[in-house]
Amino acid sequence: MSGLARPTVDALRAKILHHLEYTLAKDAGHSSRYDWRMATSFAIRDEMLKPWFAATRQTYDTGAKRVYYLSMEFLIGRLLEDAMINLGLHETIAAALAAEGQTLSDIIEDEPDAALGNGGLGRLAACFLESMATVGVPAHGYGIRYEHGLFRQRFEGGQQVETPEDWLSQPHPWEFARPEAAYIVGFKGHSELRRGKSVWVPGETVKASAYDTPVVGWQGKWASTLRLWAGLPTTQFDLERFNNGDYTAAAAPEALARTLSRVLYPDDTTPAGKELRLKQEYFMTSAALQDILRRYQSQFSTLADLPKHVAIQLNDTHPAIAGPELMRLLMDQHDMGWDEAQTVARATLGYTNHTLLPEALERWSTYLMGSVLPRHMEIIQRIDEDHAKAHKRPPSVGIVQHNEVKMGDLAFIMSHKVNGVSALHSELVKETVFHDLHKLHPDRITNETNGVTPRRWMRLSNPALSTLLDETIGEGWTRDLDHLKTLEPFAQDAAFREKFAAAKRANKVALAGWVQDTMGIDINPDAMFDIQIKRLHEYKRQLLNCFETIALWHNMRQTPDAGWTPRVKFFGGKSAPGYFVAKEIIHLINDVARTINADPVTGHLLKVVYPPNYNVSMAQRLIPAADLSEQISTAGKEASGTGNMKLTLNGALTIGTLDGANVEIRDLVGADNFFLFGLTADGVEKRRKNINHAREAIEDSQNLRDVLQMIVEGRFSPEEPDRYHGLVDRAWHHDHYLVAADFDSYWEAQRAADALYRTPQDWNRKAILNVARSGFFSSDRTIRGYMADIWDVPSALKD
Ligand code: NBG
Repeated sequence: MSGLARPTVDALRAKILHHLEYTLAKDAGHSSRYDWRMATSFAIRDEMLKPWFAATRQTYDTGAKRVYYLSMEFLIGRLLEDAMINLGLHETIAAALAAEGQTLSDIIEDEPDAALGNGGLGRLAACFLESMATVGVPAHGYGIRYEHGLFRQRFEGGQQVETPEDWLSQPHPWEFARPEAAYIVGFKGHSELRRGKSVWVPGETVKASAYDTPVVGWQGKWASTLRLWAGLPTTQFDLERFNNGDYTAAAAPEALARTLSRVLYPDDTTPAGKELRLKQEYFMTSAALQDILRRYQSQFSTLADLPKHVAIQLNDTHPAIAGPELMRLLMDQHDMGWDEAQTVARATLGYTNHTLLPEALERWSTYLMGSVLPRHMEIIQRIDEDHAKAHKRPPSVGIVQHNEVKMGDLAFIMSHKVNGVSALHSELVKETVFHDLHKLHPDRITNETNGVTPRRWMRLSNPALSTLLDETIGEGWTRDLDHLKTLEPFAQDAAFREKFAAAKRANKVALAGWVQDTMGIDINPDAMFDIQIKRLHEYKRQLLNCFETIALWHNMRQTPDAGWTPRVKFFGGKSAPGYFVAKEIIHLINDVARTINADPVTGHLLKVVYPPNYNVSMAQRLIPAADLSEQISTAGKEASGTGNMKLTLNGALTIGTLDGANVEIRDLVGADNFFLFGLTADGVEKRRKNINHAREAIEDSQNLRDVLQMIVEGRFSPEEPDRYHGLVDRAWHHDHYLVAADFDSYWEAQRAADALYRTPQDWNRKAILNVARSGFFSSDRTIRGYMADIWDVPSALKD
């Protein structure tokens, strides 16, 4: 496939007007911003079809091996600008719209942010789809078309309040309904023997119906497909009941089926919501596997050859039921024998682990699994018995234990490769969760360090820096991020440093304007912008940052003329609705912000900004304006992090622990260009053995004692002085994430950052080196790793 012929301004303008008139039935003179956005999206979508069709055709014609990425989350965000940029149409569209008196940026802002994910795991899946489309992998992403994505966050009196997200309340212009691609998915019932064969007789059924969204890669050379499933009833509408006036009963089957694709499970760490969540996971996985087998059989005849032509990747354990489900389909519907089905399934499946947190490792009670998926429960038990027979297992190994099905062990045993998402995490996976399984299968665990797409996370979100890079080293970096290496000598060039600083400053001015407009807070663009954006979780330690903010304020008040570096502390992130402690931390940060922002003594030195409803679009706004990137999790807890990579790429310096991909970031950018602090993963384990670790650390730190004292006195909550007594008590006695133990070291690293910031040429030199040395963190590199180590798939593109 070759690149695209790009349409002219006039041609695109005519396309937009055509869609306005014939697709939306609107007159240009009476069209709203929404109408213009829809018409523009349809015009761009038309341009996506050429590469999409061509990629599909080439894949069929060559019989190329296909990759299927199964994920409960795809945090895709807005699509219009992304598509325009990848198709090279940004300027053309801007001009076409200007000719109609429309402003492109307003139209871009009108698009809802599709939040079909919680955080890093879902955003990674979205970056992967784009990278597969850029690198040239014949790929489908499979997920659920949630009617309500991740909840919207508001603050009321500083507390998080959740409201439903409704991205589908308007038509979604990027998707194509595919009612012809529909599959029946069963639940419950029982399994019975018929002529020596097990047959599942489900007690409930729903229909999974497909919606496809094309994803084009850089310069439109290839495209992948995101196929999302919606739940529909399998029974026809009950007219008799309706006519008898029983409207609720008549609508019941539809309501039940739609429940499956109604809401994204709003938590990325704890398994709850139990039955519905298990049903959602099975719904997506079963529909995807039926679709994969149907497509395979339309092209190839021997199912035994499946792994030669198909690679299926499981994004965490959420789709881990794929092992038994693929075996069930092969055996019960396609007459394959047990051993062969198991061999074929294992050779086809790969599993990515994204967390070591014990509360996030999925387990289902055998009772629930047996009642929702009785046939699968049988299969799981036999897989487990086979594994026990084939290997001398220690007693701790086993998929089914203590009346629970351990989905991680199931995914491990049913996959030919298991990968972690950063070098450190993959080693910890071997040493901890899969310690025993790793001993039995020493070649199975591998590492694929995460990455991010430079198209969205640089070219789209940071045009100022992108243009400067184009002018300085050419635009090759967009496709080959390693090309950033050629920027390195410019770190020594004073004239370049000036331009680099000017680009950063322009981004900060833009962010300051937005903060003023949306929150009414006045911030100084020459202050250091210090940014922590991610889900709210104790292990990510927003609390540590909050404590340091209080200590800094306290010190500034005591000696306002001591030459402090002015700072703006940004926080962004949502807490799971039922996560009490995280919500308390949000409340505290907002109370602290309210107090500090009202202080006339420190007003020119310190501000705290926590914009509500952090999402992909907000990340695109904040990241290009960051000076300092907060990556301060308790070592050993953050599997990788990907925000850390985005911030580095955009020229922020990191203050961080040796956790997740921070380790690799620091190795690559150089220890001198990174503010390291805190205990190592080993150190954390050792320190925890001392049950008095928190008390001792607090007693040794005047700063931290002052902070806790101020909070306890109600300094930030005068209307309710004891509001945070529980939180302070936990800091003294139940500090599981070692906030106290790391506090002083964090404080020191922050002061080193302050000092460096006061010497702009040094700061900028280091920031430039961070950009120049972050080419490794492209998701294109990650995808190439999966292709070589796990999928055995070559690129379909020639160059
Ligand atoms: C998250 C990790 C992050 C990691 C992303 C993507 C889950 C279960 N895990 O550290 O916490 O960057 O996955 O791999 O959401």
